[in-house]
Amino acid sequence: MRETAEDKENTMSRFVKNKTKMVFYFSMEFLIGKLLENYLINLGLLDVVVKGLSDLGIDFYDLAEMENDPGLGSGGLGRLSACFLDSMASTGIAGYGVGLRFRFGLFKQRIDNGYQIEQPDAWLTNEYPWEMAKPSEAVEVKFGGVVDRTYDNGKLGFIHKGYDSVLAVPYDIPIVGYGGKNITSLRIFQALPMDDTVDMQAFNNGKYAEAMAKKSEAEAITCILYPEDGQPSGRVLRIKQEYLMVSAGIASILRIYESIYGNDAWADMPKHVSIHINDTHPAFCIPELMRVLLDDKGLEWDDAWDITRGVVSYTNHTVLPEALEKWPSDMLQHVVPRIYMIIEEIDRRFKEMLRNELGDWYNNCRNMGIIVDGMTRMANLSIIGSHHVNGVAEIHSQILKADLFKDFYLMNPDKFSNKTNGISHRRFLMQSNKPLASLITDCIGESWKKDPEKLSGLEKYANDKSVLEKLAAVKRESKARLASYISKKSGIDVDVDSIFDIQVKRMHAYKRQLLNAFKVLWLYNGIKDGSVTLPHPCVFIFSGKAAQGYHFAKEVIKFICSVADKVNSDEKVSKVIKVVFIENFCVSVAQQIYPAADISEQISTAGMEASGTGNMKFMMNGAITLGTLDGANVEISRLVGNDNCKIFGMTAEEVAHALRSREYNSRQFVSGHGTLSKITGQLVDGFFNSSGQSFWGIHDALMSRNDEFFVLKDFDSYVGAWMELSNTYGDSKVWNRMSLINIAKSGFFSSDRTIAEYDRDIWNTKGV
Ligand code: 26W
Repeated sequence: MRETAEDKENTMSRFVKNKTKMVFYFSMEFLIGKLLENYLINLGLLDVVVKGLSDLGIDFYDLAEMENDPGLGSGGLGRLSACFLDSMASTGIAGYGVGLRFRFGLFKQRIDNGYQIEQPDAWLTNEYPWEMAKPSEAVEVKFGGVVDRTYDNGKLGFIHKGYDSVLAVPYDIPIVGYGGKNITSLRIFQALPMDDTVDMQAFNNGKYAEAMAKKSEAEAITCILYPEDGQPSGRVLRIKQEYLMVSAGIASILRIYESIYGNDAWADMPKHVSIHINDTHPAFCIPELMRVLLDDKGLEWDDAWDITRGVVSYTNHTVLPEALEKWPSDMLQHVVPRIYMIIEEIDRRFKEMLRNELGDWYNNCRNMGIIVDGMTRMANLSIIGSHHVNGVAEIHSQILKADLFKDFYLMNPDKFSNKTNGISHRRFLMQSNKPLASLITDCIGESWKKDPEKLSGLEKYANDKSVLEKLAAVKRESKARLASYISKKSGIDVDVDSIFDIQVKRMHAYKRQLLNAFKVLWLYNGIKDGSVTLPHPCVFIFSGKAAQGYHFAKEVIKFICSVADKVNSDEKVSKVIKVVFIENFCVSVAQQIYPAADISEQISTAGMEASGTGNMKFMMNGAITLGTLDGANVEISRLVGNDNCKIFGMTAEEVAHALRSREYNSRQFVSGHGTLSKITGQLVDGFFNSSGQSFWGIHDALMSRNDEFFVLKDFDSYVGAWMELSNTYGDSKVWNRMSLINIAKSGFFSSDRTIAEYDRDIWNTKGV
């Protein structure tokens, strides 16, 4: 650890000496996974350590298993930021992560009688070995109070008074790049009270909670990720989290910047620094950088604005309206008054510019305002205050341009681009699927590890019987490993020779785990009454967490588990199919799952999944995608071709049309459909009584709320596609060839490629 710390300092000194442009990647989430093995692989020390420990009678993997997997994120966005840190360090970009040190990670999920139980994830209880506190670099962050105007020699100034201060203490976690040459870091901030005192008077009057109130209030800021924002107090807390991360992060950046370039080189900042905001949670970076440049460094508005826009770039990760952040303006004014003042001024100038250029902005471009109807729209602030905006897969970037951010795009087309997501092939192939990694190396040598596009060299083995057989053996080994994990965790025995059909991701209506579960219920009905015979046994594996307050998603978990009970306890059916719900999906569980998949379920309603990254992890491990034309499935299917994946269902255009035209009527659709009538009936007719439940919530979503996610509408197409794919499995030569081609084409999805594109088009760390 000490050596790593020294190397980290050395890497930073080298960047400083060479005046390398630095990228600061701000994200509310970082799902870094366990680090010990990752460090050793990247330092080239894994074999030595495994051997050395084994000589001492210690199994390295038992040891590694004990490490905590920090749940500092909720899903795709968080794992993406971790893959990006890995790729930046590995490809020599001076990239540093900035986030929050939540006391509790995302809850641990237990499934009890089919219900999700949330348990706190106290990942810091026994200390976290990889972090280093930097108390000497802690900074003050100010909330509340009022802002007074001052005039000094005719120059307008602002004084922030009567505020409450919180201390943001940084902790650094080293990020070791592959080959060990670059060691950067993830800096996460924890909120503490400014001074660790209690209100003695209140305490001595027995008012203990009141006496400690300041401390608890400060510590609450970094207590949990995404506190519920249904209540105003929850929204205030979310705003405080976002501002603390940004204000402390920018203070760290300016400290480094001034130490290298002095305190009057602000105009050069865009040449030396990039601040990237991962979705809108860090969007306060824009007004905060403005604040510091205006109030602390004394710059004029126009200069500060050019610098800010030259430094900040923004990635959007979702088009779902409910996930687009908007804060009540009066609340912002109350919690971060000076920041709100600056947002107001950015908005005023922007609207004025629109009015001058486009006439009446209010009629034409209401969509584009930052402050509209008393709400502050963080996406619009992010677009206006940055030099570059990108989506995360082709179809998603297209939707941003044609729909969500259309007016911004038309005004400034060059500002928008696509950067299709990627994943770390080091973690999700080299680390989590070692047998496959060695087979690949045996075939094409080591070069793919540094240059993953070289995986394409595998294609020449597409008809090589011996390689295909070895590939099948490797898959079987991973399936056996997962089967033993499943047996240990849930007591269910699954047949390693059955098809492993897997859907793992956050539970969400648009991701349509329900569609998958309906397919299983259809199989159950069909196998029982003899109308369906399967050429090959199959196990359906699900895993994923539902947000704590998301009742529909929780009902779907219960539904999957109830279908599982029916299937697994039926003597006839369970010989052919099995269903498993694996608890507590997280990075380390995910690493065991991806290598074992035959079929990768990527079945979101088209137009709704921005990219998906699980789809790439499955593909890289040789699974065949069964998916809609959504997110990065579009790129996957184009790369592998329709012979090597299975696409089904409505297109994004068809979905948009159906939503607009209101031509689709789910009740009518079901009434003419025997299979779906039966399945939707079973939700509520007592069929699941043995598991103590009817599924009225699901039934209502489909029948009374017109099946917004087109589960019923896509059912036939989905089941047909699944049947075709599972039939193909019987022809092992064809199947293994498909699997090999998926691996061979997966190099494109390495996050090294994604990061190279961000650098080339957005950050320009190597100069233009
Ligand atoms: C609670 C507020 C909130 C809103 C949105 C929290 C988190 C979000 C994220 C933007 C949601 C998210 O994780 N999006 C996912 O980002 C991945 C990485 O780009 C994509 O692959 C997924 O398709 C997208 O759903």
